[in-house]
Amino acid sequence: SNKKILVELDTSSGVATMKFKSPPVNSLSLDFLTEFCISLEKLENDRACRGLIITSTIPRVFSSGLDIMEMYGKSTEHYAEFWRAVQEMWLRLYGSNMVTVAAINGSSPAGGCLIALSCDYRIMVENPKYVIGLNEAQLGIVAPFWFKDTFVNAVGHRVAERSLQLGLLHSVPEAHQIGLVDEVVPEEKLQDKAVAVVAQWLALPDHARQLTKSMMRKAVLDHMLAHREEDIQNFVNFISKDSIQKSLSMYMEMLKKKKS
Ligand code: CO8
Repeated sequence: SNKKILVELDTSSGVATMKFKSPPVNSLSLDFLTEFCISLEKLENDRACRGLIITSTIPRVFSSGLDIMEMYGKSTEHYAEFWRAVQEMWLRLYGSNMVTVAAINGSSPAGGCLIALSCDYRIMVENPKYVIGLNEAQLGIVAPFWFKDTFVNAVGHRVAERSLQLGLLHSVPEAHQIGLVDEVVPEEKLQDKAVAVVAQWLALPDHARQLTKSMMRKAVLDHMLAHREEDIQNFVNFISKDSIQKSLSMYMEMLKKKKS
């Protein structure tokens, strides 16, 4: 099949696993985001599913973040549709009633990091090549306020401020040290660890855990919902600027050159 995300539900444990499978680097295109949202909605509405593990089938990469090609040389209508899909993904994942664990088995810049930050718990594979962070500033763009809020909720204001201003991509030990990831494991232990963590969180009464999660996240979710249309307009105006288009084009060139 040409699916970009594999979904498997273990009915005995009530835990689903989503595996990103969109070569070369699981970038978040409009098609990817649409499929992601539909899969999330299905699982959310499935009473047999109470937990979700998110991981990648692509070696070395969890997700490379938003697909830069969706933000380059397109119409304003396209930018608006794309941004609404990014918002939708975050609203569903950050607001999910399921226990969500990111099993991060590769690099996870920008939008990839946002997916991880939107889960309840982050486990990353120890590998000197992997990096994670909100590196938007390095691309000459600015992380939206709700990316920032999600980051602050995970690591605190000071750590988030420094990391965002510098557009840092953190090594795995560094990400662990600042609390961006909760736990670091060797590759072969990742799956078992993720299953164990979901089981631990699912051992609590669902209603108490869900209401607590909502209490912790509601202000940030409500704030985005209240400014959703404005946020789309901001994105469209910002991304349409010649100077921003130029920054993105230079960044894409840099990505390609780095290879040769
Ligand atoms: N979008 C589109 N194409 C991408 C992306 C991406 N995000 N990332 C990589 N690619 C492409 C590369 O250009 C390359 O293409 P080609 O084969 O044609 O040269 C191909 O994918 C493979 O990439 P690499 O060779 O670099 O693969 P590696 O395995 O060496 O590295 C990495 C993988 C680490 C993921 C690396 O590709 C990387 O660092 N990518 C850039 C990631 C990044 O900076 N993403 C930020 C996207 S912006 C975002 O998510 C939030 C924006 C918020 C918007 C706010 C505006 C207001």
